[in-house]
Amino acid sequence: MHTVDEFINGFMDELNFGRGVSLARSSRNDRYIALSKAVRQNLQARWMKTLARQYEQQAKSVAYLSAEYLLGRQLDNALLATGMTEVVEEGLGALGLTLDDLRGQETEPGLGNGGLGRLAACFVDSLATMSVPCIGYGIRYEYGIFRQEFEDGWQVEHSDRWLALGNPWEFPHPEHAVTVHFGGSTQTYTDENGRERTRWLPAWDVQGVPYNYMVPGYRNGRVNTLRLWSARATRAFDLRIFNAGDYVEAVRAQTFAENISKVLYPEDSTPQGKELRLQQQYFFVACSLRDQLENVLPKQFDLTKLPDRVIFQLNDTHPVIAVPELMRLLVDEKGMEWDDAWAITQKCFAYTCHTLLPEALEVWSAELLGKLLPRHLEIIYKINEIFLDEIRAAYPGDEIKLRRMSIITDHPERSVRMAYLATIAGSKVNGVAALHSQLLRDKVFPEFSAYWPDKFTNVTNGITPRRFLRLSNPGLSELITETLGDEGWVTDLDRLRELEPHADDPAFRERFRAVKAANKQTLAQVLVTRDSITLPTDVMYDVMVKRLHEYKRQTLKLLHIVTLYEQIISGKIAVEDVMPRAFLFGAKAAPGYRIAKEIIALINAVGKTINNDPQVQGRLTVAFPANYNVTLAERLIPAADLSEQISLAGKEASGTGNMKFALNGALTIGTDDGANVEIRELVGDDNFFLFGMLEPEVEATIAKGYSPVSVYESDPQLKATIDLIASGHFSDGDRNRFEPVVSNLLGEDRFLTLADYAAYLEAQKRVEAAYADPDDWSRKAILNVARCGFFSSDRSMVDYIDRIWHTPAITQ
Ligand code: GL9
Repeated sequence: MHTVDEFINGFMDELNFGRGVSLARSSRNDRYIALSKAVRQNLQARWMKTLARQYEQQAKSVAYLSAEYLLGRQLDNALLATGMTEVVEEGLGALGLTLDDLRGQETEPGLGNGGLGRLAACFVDSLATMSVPCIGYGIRYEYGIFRQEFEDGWQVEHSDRWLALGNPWEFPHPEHAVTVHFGGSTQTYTDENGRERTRWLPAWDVQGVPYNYMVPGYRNGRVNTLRLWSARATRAFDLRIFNAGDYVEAVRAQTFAENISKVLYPEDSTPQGKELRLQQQYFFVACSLRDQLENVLPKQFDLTKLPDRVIFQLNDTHPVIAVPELMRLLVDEKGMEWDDAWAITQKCFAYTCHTLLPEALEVWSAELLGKLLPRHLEIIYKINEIFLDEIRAAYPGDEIKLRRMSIITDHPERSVRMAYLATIAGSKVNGVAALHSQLLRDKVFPEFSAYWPDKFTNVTNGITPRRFLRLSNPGLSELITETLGDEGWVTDLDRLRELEPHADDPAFRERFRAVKAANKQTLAQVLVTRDSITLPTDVMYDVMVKRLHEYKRQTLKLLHIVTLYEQIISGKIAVEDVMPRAFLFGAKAAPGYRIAKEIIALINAVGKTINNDPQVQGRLTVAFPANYNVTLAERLIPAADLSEQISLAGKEASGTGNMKFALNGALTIGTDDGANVEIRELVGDDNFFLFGMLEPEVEATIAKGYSPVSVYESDPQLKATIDLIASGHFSDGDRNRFEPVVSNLLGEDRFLTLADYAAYLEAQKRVEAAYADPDDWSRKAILNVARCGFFSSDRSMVDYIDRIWHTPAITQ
C-alpha cells in the first residue's frame, strides 16, 4: 500500500466492507476506523516477519511486565513508523477528507497514571526501533485513567470509556485465553517417586483473554507486540453458579470475574492495599508467565535454559508476585527441585524501582495475600527463610539486620514487602536516574546494597524522540533535519550535538524562535477549541504539567504567581515592570488525595481572579486545561519556554517530562533532583536555572526541626502572599475556603515549600533577566536541544541491554 491509489483502495475497502457504509453515509468514527485499519495493514506483514525472525533465531527477549502503559494516540505513530503520512494525506484529500480531522477522532489509550506508564510506552517503542525482541505484558483496563473535569474549579472524575467507539488497534484472541486461579488452600502429598510435594487447590478462577497491539519500530520493518490481558468468566465459573439455580444471580456474578480488568487504579505512588489490585497484579502476571512458557517458547523447551531466552523486567513492585508464580510453576507444576528452580528464577528477573517515597513501596498484608494466593504466600515464606539463613551465616548474631532485611515484617501487621522480594529475587535492581540510584543504595536498600554491591545499578530514564520530538514538534524537527542534512537524528539522538555551532548563528536563532512562536499559536488554538481558554501568544509560556503531588510542589509555583500578583495590586511594583507570562498547569489528583484536590481548586481560583483582574490583564495569565494527557502534552511541551521541575530534592526519582521540555527547547527552572541533575550537567549551568536545597540539606533541615511558620514570619513577602490567600481574596472573601492548604503549609509543609520559596523567587528573577535578551535565551534553548540527545529512550535501552538484559537485536 505504497501509492496513493493503493491507499484509497485499502481505505474504501475498510469503509465499505469493514464498516459496511458508503463514504457518503459514513460517520467520522467510521472513517477514522477505516483509516486506522488501512494503515495497520501495512504493519501486519512486518509483524509476522518480526515474530518469525525471532523464533528462527531463538532470540532472547525482554518480557516487560508493567501494570501500566500510557500509550497516547496510535494513528500518527503508525503513520510515522511506516512513512505513510504523505500518501495518506494525499489519498484522503482526493476523497475530500483530511487527516487532521480524522486523527482528532482517536481516544488515547490512557492505561497509566503518569511517568511510570509513559516510560513503559517509550521503552517498547525504542526496543522495536532497535530490533530487540520484546513483548510488553499488561492489563487491558476497560477504563483507563479517569477523565478530569472542573466544577467550580474542583476536580471531578469521570469514567474514561476509551473503548466505547471501538478500537481498531487491537487484535483479540479469545481462543488463546488462559486460566488463572485464586483462593482455596494447599495440600502436601507424596509423588510417585516418594517425594514430598505441595499442590494448590484453588477455589475459583477467571480467564485472561490476550489482546495484541502492534508496537512498530521506526522505519526498520519491525513490529513488536504489546499483549494486554482482559478478564472474563471461565466456563467452570459459569457452570458452578448457574447450577445453583439462581440464573440472574449467576449472570451478575459473571461480572465479578470481569471486574478484574475493569479499571486502572488512579493512585500514583500511594497504593491502597486493595484486594482487587492484588487480583489485577496476579492476574496479568500469571497470564503472562503462562503465555511465555506455553506459547512463546517451543514445545518441550528445556526450562533450565529459560534465562537464555527471556528476562522478565519488573516495572516497579506491581508485578512482583511473578516471582513466587514462576517458582510455583517450576516446582509444583514442572516437578523441579527448589534450588534448581530458584537458580533459574533469580536469573530470569530484574527489578526497576521508581520511587523514593516509603509509602510507595508496596506491602501486602499476609492475611490478604494468603487468602487470595495461599500457595504463593508459602513460597514467599520459604524464599524468606532460606534467605534469612544466608544472612544469619553472613552476619552471625545480628538480629537487627535480619529484621531489617526480612521480606516479612510484623509491624503494624504481618505483611510482605514486595520491594524486598524483588531485590532478593532479581539479578539486578535499578533506579531511574543517577541520584535516585545512589539514594536507593544509601537510603532505601542500604543492607541489601552492602550485601550485594554488584546487584545495584542505574539506568537513567529516557523518552522516545519519535513521539516527543519528531511527531509532536514538526517545526523543530524540520529545522533540525534541514540543518543536519538528514533525518538520522530520529534514531540517533546524539546527533543533535551537531546543532551546537548554530546556537551562535543569529539567522538560525531567528528560525528557532519562529518555530517556538508557531508552536505557541498552535497550542493557543487547541486550548480555545478544547477548553475555551484564551491565551496571549506573545508572552513567555511557563509550564508545570505532572501529577498533582505535594512533593512535586505545585504550591511553590502557585506562591510565585500569587507573589507577582500581590506585588502589583499592593503597588510594590508597577505592572509595566512585570514580565508578561502565561502560567500553564496540567495535573490530575488521585481521587482520594484530599489536599491535592484542594490545591487544584486553589490554582483554579487564583487563575480565575488573576485572569479577570483588569489591572494585570495581558501581563499575567493562568491557564489550567482539565484532563492533561499524552495528547495534550504533545501540544503543550513544544510551546513551552520555561519548564518547572521544582520537586523537593531527593523526592522525584527521575522525572521524564523534564527531559521532554529540554529536548523541545524549554529552559528548566529546577531543583537538584532526579534527572534534573543530569540535565543540568549536560546542558551546562548557564543554561539551567538551579535553585533550592540539596538533598543532604533537606535531611539536615528536617533533623534540626523545621518550622514553616517561622519562615513565614521572617519573610515579609512570603507572609503577604500567604495572607492574601488566607484573606479570601481568591474565594469571594471566604476565609475558610483555602484554610486546609494554608494550614498545611504553615503547620506542616512536609515538602519544605516555604524553605525553598526565597530561592525560587530569586531564580525566577534570573529567568526574567535571561528572557529579556531574546538572542541569549534562544542560544540557551538551542543548547538544551543540542545537548539532550542522551535522554533518548534508545540510550536507556542500550544501558538496560548492556547492564541487565543481554538481549541482542535480531538480524535480517
Ligand atoms: C515515577 C517517578 O515518580 C518519576 O520520577 C519517574 O520518572 C517515573 C518513571 O521512572 O516513575 N514513579 C511513579 O510511581 N510514578 C512516576 O512517575 N507515578 C506515576 O506514574 C503517576
